[in-house]
Amino acid sequence: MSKRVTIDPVTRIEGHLRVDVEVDGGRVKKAWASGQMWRGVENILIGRDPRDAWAITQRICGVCTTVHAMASVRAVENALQLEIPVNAQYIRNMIMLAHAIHDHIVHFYHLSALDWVDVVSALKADPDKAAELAQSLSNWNGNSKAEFRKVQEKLKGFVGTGQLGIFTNGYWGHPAMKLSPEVNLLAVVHYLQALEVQRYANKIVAILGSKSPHIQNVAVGGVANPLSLNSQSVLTVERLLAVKEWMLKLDDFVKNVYLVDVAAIGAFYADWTKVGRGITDYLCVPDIPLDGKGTTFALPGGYIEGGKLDSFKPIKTFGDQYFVDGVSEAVKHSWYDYKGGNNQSLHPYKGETTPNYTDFQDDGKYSWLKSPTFYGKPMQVGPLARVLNMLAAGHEPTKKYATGALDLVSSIAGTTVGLDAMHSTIGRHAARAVGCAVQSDEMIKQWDLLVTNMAKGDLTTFNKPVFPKGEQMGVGFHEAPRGVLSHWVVIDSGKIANYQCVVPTTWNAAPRNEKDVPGAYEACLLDNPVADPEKPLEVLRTVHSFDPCLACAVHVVDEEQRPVVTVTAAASC
Ligand code: NFE
Ligand code: MG
Repeated sequence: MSKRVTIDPVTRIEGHLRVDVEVDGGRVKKAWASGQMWRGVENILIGRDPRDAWAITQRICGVCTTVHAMASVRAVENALQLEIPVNAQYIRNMIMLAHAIHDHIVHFYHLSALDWVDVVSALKADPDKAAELAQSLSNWNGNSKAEFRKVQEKLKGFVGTGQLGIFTNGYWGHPAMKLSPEVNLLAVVHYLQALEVQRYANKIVAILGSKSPHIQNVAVGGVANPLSLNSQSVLTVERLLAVKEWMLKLDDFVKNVYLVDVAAIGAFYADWTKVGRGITDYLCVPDIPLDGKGTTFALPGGYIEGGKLDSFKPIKTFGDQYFVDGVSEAVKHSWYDYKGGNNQSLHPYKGETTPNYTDFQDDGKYSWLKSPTFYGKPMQVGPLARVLNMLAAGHEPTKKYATGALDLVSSIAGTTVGLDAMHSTIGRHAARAVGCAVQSDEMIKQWDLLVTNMAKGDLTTFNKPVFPKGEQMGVGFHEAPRGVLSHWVVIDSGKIANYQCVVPTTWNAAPRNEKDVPGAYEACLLDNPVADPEKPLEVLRTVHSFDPCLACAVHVVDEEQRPVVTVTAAASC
């Protein structure tokens, strides 16, 4: 007999996500992903000055704080066909990359590792053996025996008081937890070190962006950072040297800890390469523009159909027509109505945001998320889509880190693990780490490009926008940490006439579309194992592998309906 499990809210994410699954014979047979909040930011923008949109849309989310600012200014610049100074691109690029690296480190260690790592088991570890294991994998200077003993003592302190502190309410001792006590301790040591290291990324964002979270330095036309080679009151070489030092510290952690841990933990959970495949149509946009117009990019983007790299179709420039023509959103299963009827899918320039809340209807409306499609098909977006597209585009750094990670996984697992293993729950973590190493290299390159250009005497950071009479339309896209983000603006004589955000988590956590085809979470959950419906850890593993952000996706909270089992899936935050 099938059993309905409702996880509401899913925790260790941003925003309010409800996931329902029907479990039969220990496997998921049907799944629903539901966004449980709505704020209507798109409607708030109507009638406003397009130069203010970035500051407002950035408040969509407290996690991916920079990304909406960037997508927004890009949308308005695209509408005006406004070129920006190359220094502004470099500064924006460094902010986006530092933010992405922060996001990935925090996602792996603090938001999802505890689905795989049993903190309580780490108490039983031999700390010296655990440190030796860590040293055999990497020469990171935080892998000493003294450090491992210290962390284990600290853990014992928590447990000795009968309280697990930040580790309360995890599924400790769950049968799906497979790591040895030593590997568990290794992961806990790095969990705590990651809390320290992530600050460097935020410092970079704060210095270049004037504030974090929610940067203050962007403007339609460039950035508001005055550059100088000698003044102390602006972004000077001294500050930039401090930024470079933090970049190198992050780089050390990403390459020698994060990438290694993901490969090691992935190897121990090799059976999870067969879970969570779901949608294998992958979309990603190019990013890290190298010129003022956005015609050349450091990181390529495109579309891959059915997981086949040779089907790759590139997305080449800002405003790329192939991308622009492909995107639309449906509301048949979402709590909105379209004037022309709910069986259609609307292009974002014609998008409508008219709420119509019902209750949670399994076969009707059940989410505040719309259902985006690319040429009529739901997509998977995010780190896996990014890495596969970059591989398909022949991006050498991606090839280097992906090959290195798969070789390490293969040597620890004692069997050859190939690229096909990436289409999975654990593969999404591996792809995130591989992409993060690529981003770290690129961030340092962007620093060099800025400093070299400043040395040539070019200190320009802003081109003033001019708003003509009449209507202009523009799209701004950005490859945000969770995937393809696009903002679509219609401007009428200097005022916003329509504004739509089509966001990474909207792509991935979408409800069924106008043709009743499930979104990526729903598809990837099918056939997931569930050993104990009262503790659906395995469902969380797959959902967390996407790093949900519902605040972004729906830009009101309702009570859950008719659950057989309701589980508050906790641990940490
Ligand atoms: Ni709020 Fe976000 C990212 C955006 S949503 S975290 O990355 O845009 O998926
Ligand atoms: Mg939207």
